[in-house]
Amino acid sequence: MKIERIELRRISLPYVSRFETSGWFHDGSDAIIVRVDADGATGWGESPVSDGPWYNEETYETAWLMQKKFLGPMLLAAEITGPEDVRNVFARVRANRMARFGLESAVWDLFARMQNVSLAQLLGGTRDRVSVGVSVGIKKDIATLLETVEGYLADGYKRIKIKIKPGWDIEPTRAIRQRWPDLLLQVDGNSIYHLSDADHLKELDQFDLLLNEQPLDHDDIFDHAKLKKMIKTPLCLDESIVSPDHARWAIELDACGVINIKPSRIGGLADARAIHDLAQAAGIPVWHGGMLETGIGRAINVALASLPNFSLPSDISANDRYFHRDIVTNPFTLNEDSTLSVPVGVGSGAIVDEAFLDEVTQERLELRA
Ligand code: OSB
Ligand code: MG
Repeated sequence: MKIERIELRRISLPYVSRFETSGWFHDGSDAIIVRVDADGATGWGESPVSDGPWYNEETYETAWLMQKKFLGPMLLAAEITGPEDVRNVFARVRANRMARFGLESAVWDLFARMQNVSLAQLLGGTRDRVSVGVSVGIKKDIATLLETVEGYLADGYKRIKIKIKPGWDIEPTRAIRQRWPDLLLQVDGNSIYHLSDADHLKELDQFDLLLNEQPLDHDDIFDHAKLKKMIKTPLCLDESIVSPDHARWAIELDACGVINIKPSRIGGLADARAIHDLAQAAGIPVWHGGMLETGIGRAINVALASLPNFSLPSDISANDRYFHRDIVTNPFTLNEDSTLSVPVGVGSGAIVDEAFLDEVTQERLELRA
């Protein structure tokens, strides 16, 4: 089979509130939405890129360029028998994984829709609900943070992650722990710390956290392996795990106790699933992270998170935690047990609101075979 047509759209869709990490902030989504067409069927994917190279090296401009100049033409030229072939189609391209993921995820959705199965089924998912929490950005003061967390708990979320950085780590964590002694709580420093901060990071051990996510450099595995031996809180890698080999290296070096899986960071659902499988074989739990995706990327993430080794709550909150209005007509809502239901319809299950998508599209490009 050949992909006949690819449509790229760079959107601008405001978030309900600013999301701030240790090194940058987001006021809205600048994602690239990808549509692929073949044999009368359509698939949708998303590259959850942003305005700057802060989380990884990519931006909406680099992803657009890669998709337009290299990845799109390569995909249109390829003969494809299934979504797993896309990894090989892009094998010559270094890095640029979010750009690859937008296209690869759209091809998965396309095949699921053509085969009349859900994306979760096609991926081998085993759950009908996935456990989720909320990732809370850095706030101006502790009172605001507590108020924000209280709001999410009132919404029904049973796990909270907070973003931390030097000067905003021990005290905010202590304040939340004092107020909610039994809350499932974890922290994420987004690569702002150094191994020399180990004694400081050790102070977080007193708060009974589920995990400490990616404190050290974005491409580090070596120092994380040292840090892991110095702290009690389970160490989780996010940014550093960009391929199945990176996961294997981290496991063999004993650099983490937990892995955060984001298929966009890894460049494809096929490789994300491979990491899930090899972590499972090594007894390492995984959980599904998030990149503040629109309803299109969110539905894809929920499908992947239905695989069995996703054993900690995901950063996949209901759409209204991110957007007042999303580009899908069937947003996820939170179930009473802090889960999202895995869509049972065909494909990812996302129903795209094409009129609204048109409204938020900043730039559009069509590629044909
Ligand atoms: O490190 O997990 C992260 C958002 C943007 C970039 C990086 C991260 C995040 C989040 C948000 O933590 C998770 C979500 O989508 O809710
Ligand atoms: Mg993270």
